[in-house]
Amino acid sequence: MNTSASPTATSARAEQLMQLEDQYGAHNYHPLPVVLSRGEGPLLWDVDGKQYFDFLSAYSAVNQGHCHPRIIGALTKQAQQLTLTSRAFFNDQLGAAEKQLCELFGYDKALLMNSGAEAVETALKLARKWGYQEKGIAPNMARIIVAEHNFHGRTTGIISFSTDGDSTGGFGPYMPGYQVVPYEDLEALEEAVKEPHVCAFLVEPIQGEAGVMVPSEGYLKKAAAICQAHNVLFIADEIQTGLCRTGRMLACDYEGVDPDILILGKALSGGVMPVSAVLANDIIMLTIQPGQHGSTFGGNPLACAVMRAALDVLMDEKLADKAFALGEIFRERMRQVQAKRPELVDLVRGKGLLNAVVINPTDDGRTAWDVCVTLMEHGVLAKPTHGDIIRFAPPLVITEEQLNAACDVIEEVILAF
Ligand code: IF1
Repeated sequence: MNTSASPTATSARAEQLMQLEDQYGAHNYHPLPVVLSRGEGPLLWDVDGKQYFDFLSAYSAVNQGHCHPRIIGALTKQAQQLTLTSRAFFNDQLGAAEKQLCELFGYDKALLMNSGAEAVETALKLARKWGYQEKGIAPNMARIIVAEHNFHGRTTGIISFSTDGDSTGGFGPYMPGYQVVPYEDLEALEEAVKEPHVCAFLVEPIQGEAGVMVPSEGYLKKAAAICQAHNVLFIADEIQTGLCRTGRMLACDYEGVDPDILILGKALSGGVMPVSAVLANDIIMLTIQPGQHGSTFGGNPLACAVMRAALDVLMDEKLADKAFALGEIFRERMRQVQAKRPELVDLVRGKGLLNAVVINPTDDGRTAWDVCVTLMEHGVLAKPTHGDIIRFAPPLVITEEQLNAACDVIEEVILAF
C-alpha cells in the first residue's frame, strides 16, 4: 500500500516538465498529470519520489516488468558490442533470434521489424503477395477483411480500415481493398470470405483498445476454420494480447488456433526498445524476395539480443501461468467491488492480466477519467479508453500481495467515488 497515499499537489518540478512537453511537443496525447522518472518491476516513481503501481504497462509492452535486470543486462552487453549493421550484411545475433522465435511459436520463418504498425503493414503485404502468387487473385484486386472496432496501428494504410473516428478523421484519402465485418459475427465473416479476391482476415484475439472485448468461446477457432475453408489467411494481431498477457503465451492458444500469420510486438522487447515480428511458414513468407521489403533497424543486433532475453524471461518466470492465476484474483476482487457499487461499476471483463472495468458516469458527470485521476493520487496508474472503460493491465511480474494491495486502493477509490 502506498504510504504517501494522499492527494498531493503536483510539484514545481513536475509542472515545469509538463509545461516543456506542452510547449515543445505535439499534442497527440492527453496524459494523466504524473511525471515518471524511474521504473522497477510493477512499480513506477515520479519526479518527486512518489511510488505507483503501474496498471497500464505501457499498453502491455512491459509484461516482464520495468527495467528487468536480465533484459537490461542483454541490452547493455550488446550495446557495447554492435547495435546496427543494416541487413545489407549478416550479423551474429539475427539468425539465433529468428530461430528462437520460430521454434517457440512453431513457424518456418520470422521477419523482424520495429513498431507494431510496421509489423501489421508487413503482414498485410505478405497476405496480398500470397494472394496474388499462391491464390491467383488478379493483380491489385486483393481484399482483406477486418473487424469493426479494430485497432492495428496509426499509419495511413492501417487507419484506412479503422472504424474509429478519432483514428481516421481528417487523414484521407484512404487505402482501398478492405472490408469491415462486425467482431464475433461469423456469418458476416463467412459471407465476406466467399468473395474470390479475399486473401486474408486480420483480427485481434481480444480487442484491446475497443475496451478489452473478449469474444465468446470458440469464436477464434470457428473464424480460423471459415478462413481455411475458403483459402483465406487467418492473421492474428497478438501485439497486445500475446506474450503471456492473457494467461497463455498467445491468446490464440486458448482455442488451439495456429494463425497463418502471427504478429508480435510491444513485450517482445519487454518495453526496452521497439521490436516487432511477423511469423509465417515458407509458402507465405517466401512470397517476398530480396529487395521487396525492409527496414533500416529491422532485425538489428541490439533488438535481437534484447528480444531473446525478453522471451527467456517470459518462459523462465512462467509469466503466462502467473498472469492466468493473478487475473482470476483481480477479476474476483473487481466483481466484489461491482457487487457493492452496481450503479457505478457496469462490467468487469478480461483474460489473464488484460482486464477492463466499465464505469458508468455519475449523476454529476464524473467519468472513468476522474476515477483514474483519483487512483493516481492514491498510487495506482491506469488510463481510461473510450470514455467509460478503465483498462487494468499491470506487469505480469506483480506479486499476489502487490496485486491485492493495488486492488485495495482501486476498491477504496471506487467505493468512495
Ligand atoms: C497509441 C492500445 C491503442 C495494438 C495492436 C498494433 C498496434 C497496437 C493490437 C500498433 C498499439 C498502442 C498504440 C498507442 C496506444 C496503444 C493502444 F490498444 F494498446 F491501448 F492505441 F489501441 N496492434 N497499441 O494495441 O503498435 O505501432 O504502437 O507499436 O497509438 O495511442 P505500435
